[in-house]
Amino acid sequence: MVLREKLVKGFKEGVVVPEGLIAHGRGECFDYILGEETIAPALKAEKAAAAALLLARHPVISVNGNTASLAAEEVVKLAEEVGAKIEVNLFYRTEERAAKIREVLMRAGAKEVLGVEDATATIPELESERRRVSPEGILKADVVLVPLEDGDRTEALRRLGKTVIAVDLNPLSRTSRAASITIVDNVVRALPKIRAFARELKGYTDKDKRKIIDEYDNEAILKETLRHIKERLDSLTQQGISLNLLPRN
Ligand code: PTJ
Repeated sequence: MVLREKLVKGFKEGVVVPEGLIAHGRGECFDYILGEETIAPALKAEKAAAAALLLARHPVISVNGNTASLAAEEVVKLAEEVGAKIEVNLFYRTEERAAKIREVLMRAGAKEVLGVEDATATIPELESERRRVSPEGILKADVVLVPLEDGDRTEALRRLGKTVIAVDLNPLSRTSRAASITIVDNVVRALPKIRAFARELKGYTDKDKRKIIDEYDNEAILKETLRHIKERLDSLTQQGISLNLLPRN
């Protein structure tokens, strides 16, 4: 309910688009199925994401309307922890909304937000407004964190040789299947967890961080996620799910 209210507020302020409310509903549905908690495969992906962000030369966190409304402060804190740039990138882009999202991020403590007036470069082979990026941000990035993304841009960024870290509650979306590291978790839980791992991994050598990434297998993580969902539904089917709260006459 709290998240829903944040999004409705964001919608009324012109930060979130109507399609963002629909996307949130889809996300809520998957979150119920996951049990509204961070599951084991998501934790593994969050650790790998932290290692990738720390090892990156030019890490960037891409922010859209939903992410700004739900987790602006967490975006800023994570960016500080891993030394990443923050860039506004919108599927339903208008210059006015991009500026509003920058404002939300600045109020949350960001010192610099790319992707507004400086979104002068384009990602090749991408039709949507998401192709507009900053030459100092996503264009140059080697690792990009993309919460609530669309599949087309994930694929386009991969084709450019970038490591793409997706946060998406739907393990079957094209984004989830195309990303280098897929975190099937709610963005509001995922960002603080990546930050906690980043803090821990700062004590590791680069070689040890590299080992975490080399041993990470996204296909295996997606399969583990689907198995988790299947086993949870199987166990609920066996236990029964009725709340039995109402007395029967
Ligand atoms: O702000 P804009 O213009 O960039 O538009 C943002 C939306 C989200 C409307 C746009 O990127 C879009 O249409 O995205 P999709 O294709 O609907 O994908 C959003 C994905 O995020 C879906 O797979 C949802 O299940 C998932 N999702 C929704 N809420 C959350 C989420 N994943 C993680 N955390 C959430 N809170």
